[in-house]
Amino acid sequence: MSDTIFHKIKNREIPSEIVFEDEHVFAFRDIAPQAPVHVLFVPKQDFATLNDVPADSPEIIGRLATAAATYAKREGFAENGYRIVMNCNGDGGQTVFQIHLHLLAGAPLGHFGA
Ligand code: DGP
Repeated sequence: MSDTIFHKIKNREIPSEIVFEDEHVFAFRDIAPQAPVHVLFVPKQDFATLNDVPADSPEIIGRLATAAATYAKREGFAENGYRIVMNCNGDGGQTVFQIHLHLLAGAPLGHFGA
């Protein structure tokens, strides 16, 4: 799975604005935003779905969440709030099979499922 659209973004093979990057994570704006701020955080280590992350490697997911919080603080909307979501497989609505965390912000998002 080294040829997903997100690999091409990471390798700058297709244009996208990388808004956050560190040793383990990169992040860019979603092409079809569902909120005023919609950024995808992707680990540099490859996993197709959350099911593929080894149970003894929780840091992979933790880094995505802390990267999202770091970005929210840096951009000034952490105090207003935001939502993070990870979709898994068909019923979860996953369409790109390289794990990623959605960060949604910039407006009141309402209760999940409301
Ligand atoms: P998911 O459904 O959780 O697999 O979310 C995949 C997201 O990826 C979806 O919200 C749209 C976004 N996406 C798909 N292709 C591209 C692309 O080429 N560029 C960017 N920036 N986002 C993309």
